[in-house]
Amino acid sequence: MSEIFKGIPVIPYEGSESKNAFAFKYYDADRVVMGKKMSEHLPFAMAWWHNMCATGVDMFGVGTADKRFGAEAYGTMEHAKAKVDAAIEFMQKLGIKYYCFHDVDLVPEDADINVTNARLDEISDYILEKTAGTDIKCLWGTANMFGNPRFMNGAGSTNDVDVYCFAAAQIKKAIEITVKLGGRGYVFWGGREGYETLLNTKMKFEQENIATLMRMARDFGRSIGFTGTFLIEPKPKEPMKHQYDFDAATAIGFLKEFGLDKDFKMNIEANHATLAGHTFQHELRVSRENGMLGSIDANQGDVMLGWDTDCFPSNVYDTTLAMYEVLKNGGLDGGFNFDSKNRRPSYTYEDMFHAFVLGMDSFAYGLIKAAEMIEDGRIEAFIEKKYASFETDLGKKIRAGEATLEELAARAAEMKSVALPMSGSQEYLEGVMNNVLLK
Ligand code: XUL
Ligand code: CO
Repeated sequence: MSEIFKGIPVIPYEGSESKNAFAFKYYDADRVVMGKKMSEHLPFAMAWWHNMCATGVDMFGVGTADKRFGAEAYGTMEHAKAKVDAAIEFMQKLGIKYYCFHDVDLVPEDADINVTNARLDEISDYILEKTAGTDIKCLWGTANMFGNPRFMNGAGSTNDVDVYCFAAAQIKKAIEITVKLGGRGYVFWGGREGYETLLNTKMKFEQENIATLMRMARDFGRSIGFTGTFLIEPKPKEPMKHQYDFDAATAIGFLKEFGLDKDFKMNIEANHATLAGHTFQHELRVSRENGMLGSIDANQGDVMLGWDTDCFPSNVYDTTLAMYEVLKNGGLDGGFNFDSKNRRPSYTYEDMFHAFVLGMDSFAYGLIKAAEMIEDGRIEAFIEKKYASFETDLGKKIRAGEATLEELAARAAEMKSVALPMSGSQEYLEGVMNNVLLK
């Protein structure tokens, strides 16, 4: 196999003093943080769609990047295989072990689904052959049920039973391929599972159908030996005006309502969190506290723009808070998928590497600092103190659900008035965080 990313070496760790653009400054795979190697804390993954497929096309212009990787033309099986070769070389040069894919990222889609499925069989054989003897594996797979015009009214939420069958068929095949490639997860991102207007929409009906599709997917996956996690990736809008998996709390409520919460967890994407009006940390906290933090789509939005920009993560304040949640979660069953793309003017192979060095270093730095925050203890100690009144006999009784409203009202009447609770001390805590971050 001839080298595709010529002149770009295997990326070494050189430390924060290094000025080498092709070296990690913070990501040191073997460094042990809180008893585990960085590479184990941070199972990084490459998103096939952004990295191997996207050329920078936007609503205003054609692509700028050449992603043929030596193939004659786009949209052929020769090109599909060139992408596999490029992906493996790219991952090996960065020391990344995982990739994520949609069915149609791997092969060109044909008008006949049987042809597409045969191509998926062929490409997955090719991936297995080329990754044999490496430690490269699938993190998660998914079916693209938003690109093809048949899904214009949704996939699980479609009004058309024949389209629903195509959604089922794509999911079935994508689960098979995910299992074949050793995937740890299977993702549902409901890009078209929502509505443009309630004037033409049966909301409950659509949500029930989505749940039925997920239930069938779960049963099929388990029947062919998939032991990994099914994941919902919440996003409030874009492409639809309203999407049913609005945010983690909504998606978790949906899973509980339909009895899917034992098999499904959340795949939290930073930019989707901000689109929902939440911080990334909020979505991770909601998922974690419900025992449903499964995986992360690592990216960030642009504060000046109101859409899903999928920027590579650079904000170490946010990655630190994210890693704080991940450490508190005891890690992830999934990993950190860079659902991130180079900016349109960053069109070279070198830019692809710079982007991953940035993202991996941002999360490595976040991991180091989150561990320091926990070890520092000031924030934890403050939280303990803030809720200490619930450690009293009365507090414990309330927490155990054994107190009555009458009893508590009687106590209030006896006290007559109450002092303010202790200060929230936000500025002190932000100062502690800065102190740790800037050390
Ligand atoms: C879209 C998005 C998807 C999912 C997989 O915003 O994040 O790429 O990650 O379908
Ligand atoms: Co995503």
